[in-house]
Amino acid sequence: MLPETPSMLPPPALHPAPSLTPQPPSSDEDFFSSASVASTSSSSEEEKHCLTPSPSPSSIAPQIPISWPVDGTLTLAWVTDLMLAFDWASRNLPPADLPTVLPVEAFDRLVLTASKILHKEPNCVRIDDGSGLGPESRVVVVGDVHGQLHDVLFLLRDAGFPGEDRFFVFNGDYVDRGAWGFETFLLLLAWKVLMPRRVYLLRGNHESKYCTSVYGFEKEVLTKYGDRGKHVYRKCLGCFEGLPLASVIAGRVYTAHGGVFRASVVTPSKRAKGKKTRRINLIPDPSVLSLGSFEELSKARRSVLDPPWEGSNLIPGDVLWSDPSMTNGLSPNKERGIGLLWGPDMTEEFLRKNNLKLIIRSHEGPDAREKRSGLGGMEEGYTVDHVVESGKLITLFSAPDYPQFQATEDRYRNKGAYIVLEPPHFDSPVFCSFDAVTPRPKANPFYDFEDVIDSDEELDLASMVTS
Ligand SMILES: [Mn+2]
Repeated sequence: MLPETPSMLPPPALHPAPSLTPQPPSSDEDFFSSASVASTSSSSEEEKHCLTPSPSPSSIAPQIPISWPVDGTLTLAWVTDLMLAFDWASRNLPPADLPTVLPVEAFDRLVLTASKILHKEPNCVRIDDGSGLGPESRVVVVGDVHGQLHDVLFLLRDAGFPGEDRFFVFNGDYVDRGAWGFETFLLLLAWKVLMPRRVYLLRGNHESKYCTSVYGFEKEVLTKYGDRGKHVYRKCLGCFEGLPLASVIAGRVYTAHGGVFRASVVTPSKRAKGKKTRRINLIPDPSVLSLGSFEELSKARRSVLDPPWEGSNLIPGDVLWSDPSMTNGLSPNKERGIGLLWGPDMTEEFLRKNNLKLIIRSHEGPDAREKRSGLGGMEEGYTVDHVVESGKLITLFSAPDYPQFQATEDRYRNKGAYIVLEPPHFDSPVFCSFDAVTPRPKANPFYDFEDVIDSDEELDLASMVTS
């Protein structure tokens, strides 16, 4: 456990944090050196060796506090300084000292600037030649990261930073469970502001009021920002509720945190001619559940603090909470209490109708997969769940050694993974598995992990407020 009073260490301006540039393997100062890239097995031609880390920008000792640029324009140096400062702080400062690294004023500017960009994006962002995708491009897709700052820093270095030819699509669940959800989310917002047409941040089910109140992010922010904590938490929730829900890459790959979604259930009645009544099916009959269209997805009202599980606006909850099943059909996701379960036949129908080749979703870690019969474990950070005529369904999970806090010595020790999509068609995934960065800095959890460890994220509907 973390001591109440940390050992006094000089600030990073005087004592440079570990460098982001590659170090010799013998250097135990290098916080990336302990993370190794797994050489993947050759069971499939899609599994290849991971990319070798590309050269990173020169390391600049982070100056704290971080201040918003005078001209309001972020630079690559500003973003890398932010990453270095967060990493340094996670190792040398108690959580409550984070405002000495990122003051509320700089936080406000960053979250406001990012929110303005993110909230203007459509529900389903399209990454295609219109957005700069070309023959030299790569698209990196990332699954759940859950506040595991050091693993995210490794992933960004390993895949190579976002750039003109390197797109990133993050599939949500930036916060909760891990101890550095705030830093993780803020550094991704910084990348979004720096490269809005190269970095895409989709919403996960944990980017919600309900999940963050149960799984640690709310308490994390209140701990780190003290009497300004409520303000900071509210601003984060405001950013979360406007995040886009899904992406389509190169017209062929659909990505979303949970998965597919149902057709809208609002049915205006035309029987009663002359009457102005509208019949709204509040509780749809499961036997008439059918897959929704992209047009319906585009019209869904996504600005909700918690996606509703009843009523007429069910598409956001489906996209964020659904899980695949090995049983054909579409049914309510009773385990979660929200969203759908969909079978291989629905994957086929969704791909075929929309002329897609691949669904990449996230949302299930090793703990969730332990309880799902017929579906693979998450030891390598990904599973291929459905292989159908038109293509495949993949689950991608990018938090290695998850969850950070576990009640037993017996950890999952799962790898995390990211996917690289390559031209010309961007529809043959290259899987890159990686181990956790060790040792993880010591930290205290911000939630009662012994109590919720077996709850598998199911919604406690009674404690939720419909919004
Ligand atoms: Mn999730």
